[in-house]
Amino acid sequence: MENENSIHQNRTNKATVNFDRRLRELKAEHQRLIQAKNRKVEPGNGIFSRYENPVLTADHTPITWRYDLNPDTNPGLLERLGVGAVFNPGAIKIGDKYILVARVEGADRKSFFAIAESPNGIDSFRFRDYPVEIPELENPDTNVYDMRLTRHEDGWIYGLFCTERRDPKAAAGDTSSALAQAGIVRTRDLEKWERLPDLKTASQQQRNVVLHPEFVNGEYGFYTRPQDGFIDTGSGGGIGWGSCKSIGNPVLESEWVIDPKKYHTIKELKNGQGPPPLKTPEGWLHLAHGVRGTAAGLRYVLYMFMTDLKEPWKITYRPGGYFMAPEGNECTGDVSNVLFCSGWIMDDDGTVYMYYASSDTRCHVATSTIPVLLDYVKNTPEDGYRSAESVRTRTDLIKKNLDFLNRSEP
Ligand code: M1P
Repeated sequence: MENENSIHQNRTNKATVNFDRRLRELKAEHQRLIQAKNRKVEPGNGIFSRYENPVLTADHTPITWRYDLNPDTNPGLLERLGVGAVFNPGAIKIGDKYILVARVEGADRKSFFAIAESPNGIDSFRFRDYPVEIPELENPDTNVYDMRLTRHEDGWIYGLFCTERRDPKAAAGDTSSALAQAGIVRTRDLEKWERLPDLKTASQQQRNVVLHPEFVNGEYGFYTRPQDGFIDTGSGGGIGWGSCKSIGNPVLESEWVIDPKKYHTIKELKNGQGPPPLKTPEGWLHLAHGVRGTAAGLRYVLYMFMTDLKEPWKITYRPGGYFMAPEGNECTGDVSNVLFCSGWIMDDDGTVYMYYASSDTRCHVATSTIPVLLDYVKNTPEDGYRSAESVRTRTDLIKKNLDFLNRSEP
């Protein structure tokens, strides 16, 4: 008996030592990740700079979210509630803090929102202790994701997100059909969130709905993405615009497409507004994503355009092609070949921090400035929609370059 007791004691001691060691390692690795410095990847393309490390990944989530840290109930220190991905964040600067409201996806495939803050916008993002609790409506959301944050001139910070529920018309055996709509919350401090009714439009489904930061003719303006199906947009699929008088009763009586999907472009299949547009002296600067089908599946890239300051549904500049496409490690993940951006921050000095996600897995930052982005948007040739036009545009450039070089050479 005495022998059995001492064997048990030995085992318990060994387990405790292992538990303690594992916990120390987990904590150290987490700290290392959060404290890692981020560096620009030089020389870049002159339009924006990428950075070496992602700013948020699943491993950035606190270990208190994933592990039961009590050795009595989790002696092997198993990761009980895994997190698979952190992506598609909304972004806002409050005081001197760069804040992301990220989409965190658990191993159970449910997404939720969580806030991470950084003192400099490019590294040291740290999650707050608890995820955000979004109040539910009478018809509860099955899944919520992709929050766009808008600091509105009415004084509130709004979060518009996709709320997904099972399609009530789905046949009994159909466990995939879903309906996507735009959920709306608002807050003053990113702590208390008030849920408003979901946006109502004539479209069966909506995703990528974004609130415009200013009143337009006294109304709340929305960028929308009407779609017939959950993935396939059918007759919808472009970026739409609509407005309503009351945010407490958000019903768009009319909605029209301002930036349609188009054959043989980077937005052949569908597109969607990214973050709320940035106000510049020359117009509203927009970042959006365009999607096309390939043999390897859908490919999501980012593109830009500009709209009129007074009539934000009127496109004034339309640079052709993509602004940013998946590169290197960005190309693979949960849903490969995807770049998606739903949050950016413009600093007072004109620096722009673009928080994009790659392959529905991790968040990155790219930086640029307002003057450079305006130059890009205004001076990049439009898509000519035919190979011959693309050759003409490129030939013009080559000719000008060769003439210039010949003139400047002695
Ligand atoms: O998987 C890529 C993206 O797919 C959807 O975006 P969209 O409606 O434009 O096709 C969203 O689910 C988005 O979260 C995701 O990143």
